Amino acid sequence: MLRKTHLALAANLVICVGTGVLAHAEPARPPVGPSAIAVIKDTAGTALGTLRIERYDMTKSRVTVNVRGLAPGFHGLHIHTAGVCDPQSVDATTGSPFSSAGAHLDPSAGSYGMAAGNLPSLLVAGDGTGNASFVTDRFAIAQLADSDGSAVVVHAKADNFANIPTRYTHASDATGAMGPDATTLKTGDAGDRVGCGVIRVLT
Ligand SMILES: [Cu+2]
Repeated sequence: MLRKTHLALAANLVICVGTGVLAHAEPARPPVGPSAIAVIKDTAGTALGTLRIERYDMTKSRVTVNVRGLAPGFHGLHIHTAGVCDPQSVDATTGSPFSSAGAHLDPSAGSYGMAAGNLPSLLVAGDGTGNASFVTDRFAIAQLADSDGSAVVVHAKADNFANIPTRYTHASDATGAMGPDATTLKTGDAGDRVGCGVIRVLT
């Protein structure tokens, strides 16, 4: 009897998996409300790919990124506060282009790792293509269309999200500060901005 029960449970599990019942379900209704798009370009003006943002449900947005022609590996991916992608605009401190896109979107002015504009790092495959899709509730699409707009930026290096474990903590510096330095806290050490796209919100 016990074996029969186990067999029945196993059969049900197979059926559930086979029909996708156990898989996470997407919202039943199609996305409604504003969406947003951007064409991501390098400093030469060559299109690297696109960003799309759509309403996922009442509180979340789905972000989809498709690029090609980038160096393989992880790349920091962020939404920055200004919708200006000028490759001639160079950051005086870091020498990075696209300084015109401003800082990371961070309406709540929280810690770096929690900034709304910090997106999961983009993994670029050996053939230079990167494709990512994820859901975030850290900003509303309408927030991207403020007076100075917003931009998506792809960085040269991986993003550490200012996550420096305490075992790497350095001695206090001249200001008495310990832990991640100002550059890490500001940038996540993601390096130069190699791609930028002005985000256009569609209503
Ligand atoms: Cu960035």
